[in-house]
Amino acid sequence: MVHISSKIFGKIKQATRKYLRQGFRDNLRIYVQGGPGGNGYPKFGGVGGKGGDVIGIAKENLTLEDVYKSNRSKRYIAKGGRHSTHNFILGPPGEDLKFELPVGVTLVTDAGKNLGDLNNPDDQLVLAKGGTGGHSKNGYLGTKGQAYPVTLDLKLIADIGLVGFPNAGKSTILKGISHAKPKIANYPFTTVKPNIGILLYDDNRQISMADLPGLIEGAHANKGMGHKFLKHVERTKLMLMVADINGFQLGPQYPHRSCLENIMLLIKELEMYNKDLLSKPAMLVINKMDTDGALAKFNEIESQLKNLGGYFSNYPEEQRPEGKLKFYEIIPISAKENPESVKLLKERLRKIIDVIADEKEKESQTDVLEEVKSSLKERGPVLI
Ligand SMILES: Nc1nc2c(ncn2[C@@H]2O[C@H](COP(=O)(O)OP(=O)(O)O)[C@@H](O)[C@H]2O)c(=O)[nH]1
Ligand SMILES: [Mg+2]
Repeated sequence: MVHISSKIFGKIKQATRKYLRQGFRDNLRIYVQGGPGGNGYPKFGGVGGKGGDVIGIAKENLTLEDVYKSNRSKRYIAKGGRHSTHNFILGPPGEDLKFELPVGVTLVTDAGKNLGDLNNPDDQLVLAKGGTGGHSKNGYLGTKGQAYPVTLDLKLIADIGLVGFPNAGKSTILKGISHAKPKIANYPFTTVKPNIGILLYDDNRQISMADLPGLIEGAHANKGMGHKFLKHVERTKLMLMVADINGFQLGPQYPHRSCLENIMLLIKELEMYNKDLLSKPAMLVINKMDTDGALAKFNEIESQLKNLGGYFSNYPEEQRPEGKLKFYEIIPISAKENPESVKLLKERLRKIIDVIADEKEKESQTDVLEEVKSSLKERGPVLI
């Protein structure tokens, strides 16, 4: 069932921190350690094997949550090189540790060193080099591999991503709400060129908003721009869902969908692609409130949203999302006819983005504390 809690123009409820704990992950801190080099063999001038490297490989349609789930210890340690022996004068090298990371991550060590980006599928990056083997010039002692914590950050396309079926008014909203076009537009990891605007506030705060076109019914199954679109929704802090109060019809051969059906279908599309998307912060905008009978329709939708259980019981299963998406707020606007409503939307967005930032801040503080504690417990105070 979809849980939609909101008051129109009401106060933003303090966000629960649950979504940050369990939900969508846009960064992950891991520990990497290259293997140590093997020792040399002084008697025969034998050289120890090189330690294995830790190597990240970019893969499409992978999330940081997948990475976390595949190795909950978050430790990536490559094998050491073998010592030189009288049988193996050249010690065999340690095996590299290779693992997959999402396209669009950037990797930075705690010391602030940027290890690089993974922008395209199959890109590879050495995160920690293995140590060199022992030989005559280093006293036949293999050296340790590089070792440090690394933060994986999913590069953002924008703070806010506009999500909606065609014709809902996304482009009109973006145009009406944003003041400037940033010069960035260089997102090597995207194949869709997002249209981005900057929301400028009186205190010079800037928030970026992207119109990611191409979401249609069936997108999760790669209809339309499908995955290309949906994977970019991941790279925003807030989903701004836009629905036309009059509903939507893709074409004459498609059924007409009411506004509420639209909302459900949008949620369903997100869920079918990746259910973690439902734990992203979201807000709902009902657009075209200037059109005939819009207010009556809006009131009806409002009561239906309050009584979703009843509405869902006669709702076809294939259109019914299983998960819950919590909207911070539902805002009726007219992007085209009512600049005041757009201005209000802009203010509400600012508030929400600030709330999200606060939550992240608190979360990252506890995260670090917990990690330090567990690292001390696990491996003694040496590594971090
Ligand atoms: N009546 C009315 N029309 C609107 C409003 N916002 C957008 N439109 C119209 O709806 C159509 C689709 O808008 P657009 O921004 O291109 O939608 P997008 O496909 O979601 O980007 C255009 O003809 C807009 O002029 C609105 O608030 N009221
Ligand atoms: Mg558009």
